[in-house]
Amino acid sequence: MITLLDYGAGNVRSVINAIEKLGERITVAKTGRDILDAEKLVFPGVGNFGNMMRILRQKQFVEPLVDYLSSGRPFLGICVGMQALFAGSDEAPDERGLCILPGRVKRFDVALAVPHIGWNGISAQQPTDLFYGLQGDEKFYFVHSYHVVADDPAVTLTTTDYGVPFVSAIQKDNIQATQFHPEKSGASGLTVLENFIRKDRRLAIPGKCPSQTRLAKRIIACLDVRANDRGDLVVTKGDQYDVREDGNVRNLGKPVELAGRYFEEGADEVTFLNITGFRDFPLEDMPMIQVLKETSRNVFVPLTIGGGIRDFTDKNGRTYTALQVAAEYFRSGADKVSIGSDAVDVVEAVLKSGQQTGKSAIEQISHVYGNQAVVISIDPRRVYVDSPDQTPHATIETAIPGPQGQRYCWFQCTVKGGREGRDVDAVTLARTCEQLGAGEILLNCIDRDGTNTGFDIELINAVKQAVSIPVIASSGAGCEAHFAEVFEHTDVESALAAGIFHRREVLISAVKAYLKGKVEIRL
Ligand code: 1PR
Repeated sequence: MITLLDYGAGNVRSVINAIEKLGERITVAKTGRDILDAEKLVFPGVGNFGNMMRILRQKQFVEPLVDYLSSGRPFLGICVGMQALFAGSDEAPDERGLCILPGRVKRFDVALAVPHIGWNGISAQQPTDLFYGLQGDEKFYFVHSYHVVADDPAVTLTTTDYGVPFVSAIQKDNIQATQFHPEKSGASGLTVLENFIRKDRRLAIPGKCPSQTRLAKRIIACLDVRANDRGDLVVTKGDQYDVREDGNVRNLGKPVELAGRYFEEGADEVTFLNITGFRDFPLEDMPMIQVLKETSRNVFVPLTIGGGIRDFTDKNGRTYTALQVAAEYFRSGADKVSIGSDAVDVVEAVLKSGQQTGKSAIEQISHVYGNQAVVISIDPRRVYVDSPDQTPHATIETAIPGPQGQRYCWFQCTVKGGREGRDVDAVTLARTCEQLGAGEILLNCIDRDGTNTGFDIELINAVKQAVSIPVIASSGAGCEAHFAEVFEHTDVESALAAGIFHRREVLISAVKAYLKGKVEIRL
């Protein structure tokens, strides 16, 4: 029996699902006594270090946890659950950690996008039972802005490189912990969890660990979901956001089934966009939450969900905050939430007042769940001008002239699935959202969506150069070569596609086979 320490601030459902999938029973610790009585304890930490330590103290979990750690019984910390073992973190300098191991947690100070999001390798430094059955060249899913700096090198189990080498797993006696998420790392991650559960494996150092690891470019499958005219929840796909064909909503499959297929085919991440979320409030749209719950039972890669994340007052006058909506999504198995229309509203308000209120969905969700949990989905469309002085917006000189031969354009943000254009450009939006606390940009493009003509490289470069958080290129992929092109001509960390995957025109495995040897990918 595994005991899970859940302090209530993130997606622990995935850990529960992964452990149950491996045939083990799991119980959630509700009291300090439950922690003390555990046979094997798993502590997945998510979000902000300070928030985690505060809740652990409020719940009076700190003392039992420290006692458990010195009991000699097996312990597996995950992500912030590993960071908690050290003295403290730059993320919350006033909060004391558990002080089990000497060292601190520091923010990445590298010339790369932060958070470090995606699949990276490990380089094992000592024998362990945790990696039994692995070759050593597998990749695992990371998502964090802070990393452990251990004072005692003997506790380092693995290192990973991201601008600098950092400690990506530790091991000391009964204590094992990983900065990466085994529960989100596909088959390799499940192997790590199984080794922890069984605890009968022999110690070894996997033979094929690289001396230097590399972050893989991610290939993401996106499922636009909505109810069709008969009320069935379907995966649909638009042409430049128009999802109707002969008057009917296109139906390309069932959300849970398709997500499962993409996991099997090697997707590095799966994104669900509830594309009518702007008018149907998600907490009344339970099927979408059900989709997430069912998907996360069998899909062990990160899941993002977007659509309708905003404050909302229902017909009975009851008010829900965006944070509550996000919380429900996280509880149901989401790792990240994606905010579209609401981000445009917030940025407009910030630009107008010159002030951040601290109350926006972006600020509140990132404060509780961490920046890495907040993705901004941008739906821009080109607006052509003859010269940059015709608009106050960030323009580019374009190689794709407008209908009247215009050589400049800006990228207008839209809301409500492209139905309404706003007076803010994608570059300003992305930059402002980063300041507000967003951890990643999902950059769609209405002009390219569903066209199969390739990604809009100009748009992507304009936005990518304006931010220091990771960017997902989206819209327009029509063949394997388009993925190589976007990685060659831009610095994006990942590329997303929908139509070609849904229609099986190109399989995710084929994209990866094509990219192999050209860019770093997870095979
Ligand atoms: O505004 O917070 O409620 O979120 C709504 C979300 O739904 C937004 O993220 C918005 O992008 C999305 N959305 C709304 N309407 C549509 C539509 O298509 N009518 N889909 C829509 C946006 C774009 C991508 C698509 C890529 C790749 N979809 O999801 O998957 O363009 O497609 P391709 O590879 O086939 O070219 P809120």
